[in-house]
Amino acid sequence: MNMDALASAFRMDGVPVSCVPSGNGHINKTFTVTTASGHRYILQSINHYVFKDVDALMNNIIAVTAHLHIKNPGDPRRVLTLVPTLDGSYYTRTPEGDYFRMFEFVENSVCLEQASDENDFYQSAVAFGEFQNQLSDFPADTLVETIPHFHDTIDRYRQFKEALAADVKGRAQECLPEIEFVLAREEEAGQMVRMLQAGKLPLRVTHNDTKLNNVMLDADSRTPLCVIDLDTVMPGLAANDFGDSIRFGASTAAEDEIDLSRVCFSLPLYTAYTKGFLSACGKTLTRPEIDTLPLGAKLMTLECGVRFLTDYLGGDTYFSISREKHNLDRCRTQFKLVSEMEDKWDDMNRVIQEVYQEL
Ligand code: GN1
Ligand code: MG
Repeated sequence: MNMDALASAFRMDGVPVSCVPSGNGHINKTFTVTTASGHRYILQSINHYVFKDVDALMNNIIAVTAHLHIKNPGDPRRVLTLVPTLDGSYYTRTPEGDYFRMFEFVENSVCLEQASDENDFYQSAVAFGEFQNQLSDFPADTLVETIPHFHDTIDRYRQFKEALAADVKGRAQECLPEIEFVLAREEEAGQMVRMLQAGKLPLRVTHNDTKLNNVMLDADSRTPLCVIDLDTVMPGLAANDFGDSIRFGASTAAEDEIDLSRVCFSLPLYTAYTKGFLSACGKTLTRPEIDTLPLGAKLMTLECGVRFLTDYLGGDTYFSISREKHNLDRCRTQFKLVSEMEDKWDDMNRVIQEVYQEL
């Protein structure tokens, strides 16, 4: 979007003078816009191949941020704030058919790709735990499922098998160990979905993409400001939100690290996250939800690896890539983490029970 188009689309404080790419998401494109008065904004194009109903998606975000703003009076940085368009809507569509929306920039904040210490990770857990807690009285049935079957591991396996059977790029041969890894875990992959179907786990309003880089911390105090990337806020399982954070943040390396010897599952980071998360929402979770937190970690990591592998087999059409085999590299880190979690399974369960008993 050029400056003129921007200026005539959103209700900004002053004329925009620059718009530069920022952020590291795999799905949407993000930019920082600065106006002549120095006011900063986040501009984002919404990937409408992934999010098919942009209207419904934006309505979810409007409703959820309104709810959170009521619960967080005072510092406006505590909740994402949408910037309206000149005609009073919350997104705009360019003549080329691209969708854009704008948020207030969260000033004096940091967004981490990796936890620099246990405290940063603990604080991100508090942020996601509070998010869970503050939305516990939000009417979940008013939210639209922005991506149906998003964390439906059974359906993820179905998609994987479809991509494997089609093998459109002839890549299956080079990932036989990974394929075997996936197939060997099919039965347990569906465990939580079946518990949900049997009514043993409750549906909650969840974030569904609880990566460390989806939390903003205050740059000075390193305490939580707000949770971002609200596109997948929809009904889901609390253990999946816990688990996706562990998948990304309790790893000692980046999600796309090539040297697998550097990718380890860190029990200290896992413990720090558990303490932060349960301090914020442990009392509102049911016993089966608490007991399935380690399973959430393992299954979210397995699912993400399966998704990366599916996309690799399908020709990299979903996740943005910046090098050849990027999705295969990502898949391999996830499976390394799953294996390590399997080795440390008893410890993972023990930590949950110990932290829970101390609440
Ligand atoms: C995607 O766009 P980003 O990077 O925040 C993906 C998540 C994955 C994640 C893996 C809508 O999130 O589900 O866990 O990549 N988001 C969507 O890094 O598919
Ligand atoms: Mg994100």
